Amino acid sequence: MSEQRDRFTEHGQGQVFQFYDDLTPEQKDLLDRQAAEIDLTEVTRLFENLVQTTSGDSGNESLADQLSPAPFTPLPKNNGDPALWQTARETGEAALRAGRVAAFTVAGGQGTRLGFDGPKGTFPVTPVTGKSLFQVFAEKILAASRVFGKPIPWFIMTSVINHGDTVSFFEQHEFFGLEAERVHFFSQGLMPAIDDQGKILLAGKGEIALSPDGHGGSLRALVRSESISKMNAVGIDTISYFQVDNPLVRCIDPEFIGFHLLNDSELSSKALPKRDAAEKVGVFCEKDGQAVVIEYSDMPERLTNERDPNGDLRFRGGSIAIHIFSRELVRRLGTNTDPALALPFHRARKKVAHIGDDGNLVEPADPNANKFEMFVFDALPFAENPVIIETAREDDFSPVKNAEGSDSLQTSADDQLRQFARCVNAAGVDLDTDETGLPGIQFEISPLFADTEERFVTAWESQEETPEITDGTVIE
Ligand code: UD2
Repeated sequence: MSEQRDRFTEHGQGQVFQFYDDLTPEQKDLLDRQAAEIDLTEVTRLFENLVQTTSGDSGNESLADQLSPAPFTPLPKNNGDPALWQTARETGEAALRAGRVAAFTVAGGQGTRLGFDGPKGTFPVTPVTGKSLFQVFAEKILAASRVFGKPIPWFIMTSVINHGDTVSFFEQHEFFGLEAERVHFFSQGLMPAIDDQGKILLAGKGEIALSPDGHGGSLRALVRSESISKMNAVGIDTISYFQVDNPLVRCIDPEFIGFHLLNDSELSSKALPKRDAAEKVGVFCEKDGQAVVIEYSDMPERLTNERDPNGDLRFRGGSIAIHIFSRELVRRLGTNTDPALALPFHRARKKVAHIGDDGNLVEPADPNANKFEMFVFDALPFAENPVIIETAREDDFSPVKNAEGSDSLQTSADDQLRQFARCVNAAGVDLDTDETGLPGIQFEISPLFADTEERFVTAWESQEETPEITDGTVIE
């Protein structure tokens, strides 16, 4: 007899156990374990607040009147104060030398949009050797650990879909040179899918239809997996957060860390001036006097396209999902059970195959279910002293999201090549490029040789003999 069964029946979710008596002991055990993880009060609340009350899209015009663009600290090349950036850099470097910083990647997603059936982090992205996203990040983290003389632990959030494959990939590749005990994997939480009557759906007779709870679920997963306690135990109070899909990201950026610490901030974010109005990134706005990110799909169209007197997009601060969290903010938000003080959920309408009352699989042609996800940037209004600084696209952002077109493997490989070309030319090589900075050859620089342009120049100049750079050259 299942203890969970009564709890579900009391909450009007008895259908989850309707085939229970036909299940094998192992199947019963699995269903009981899945059921035990579900907060039924939360499910009811989400149904009432996000499904029942949203009858069709009423538009977001009222939101438009509440939003203004959030200011951000400009880069020195865009009239920012060079002395301030220098101070930030020194502050960040000191924190790295003191071992206060961990890297954190959200990697719960698969490469589905790329037509790749595996953890997205295992997708090959570099132009010559085809290093995976995970390898690129590992080498950047290792490079920074060497520069600052302190190992930088790396926390990686997976999901049930890819946890095993992710861990095996690291094992097969001997953690890409990192110390295995400093790479910490944990799986994110799951949320049940519900139909339009609020009923939890079954993916099989003994299996609840569950899906990952969004990258915002990382905050509670960091707490639940004891990652926050591990950080506390070794004196880490600063968490450098990035997504799995962006090989250009500066995983460890001293200036960014420095701005965060100088402002005693609990959450700092990087803003990138949007390429055009249609770019699919969240937007930094102010609402009720607080900084918030509004996802592109929720942004009122009128504001997305609005221009200031200079002809620039008025809401141009794009959120590219690079943040620094204080350990304390993660602990607070990840522990809180009061919905008013925790990240909100967003609803997505999806097609979810499920078991009907007759025990047969129903494969819907149209969206039939509601899934719930948290977005990590919703932490912004909860943070003390939020900081937003500008970053440069060419040195921080070129994600691999689509099989073709913008933000694809091709555009990202080209942006990596442009970065490599800038490095070698800064060292005096005189490599030919087109007017966009793209070299005519494919070559590669390992982050372990140098992870910034400045360090590349120093490393190159210290070589007794430098290689000729031709098609296929790998500098490592
Ligand atoms: C995200 C942002 C967008 C912009 C863009 C930059 C959202 C909703 N939108 O869009 O504003 O910053 O990135 O590239 O975040 N993930 C998990 N678990 C989950 C869901 C996602 O780990 O349950 C990870 C996923 O592996 C990836 C990242 O979160 O690393 C982004 O997820 P996405 O691809 O769904 O976000 P995207 O590209 O629509």
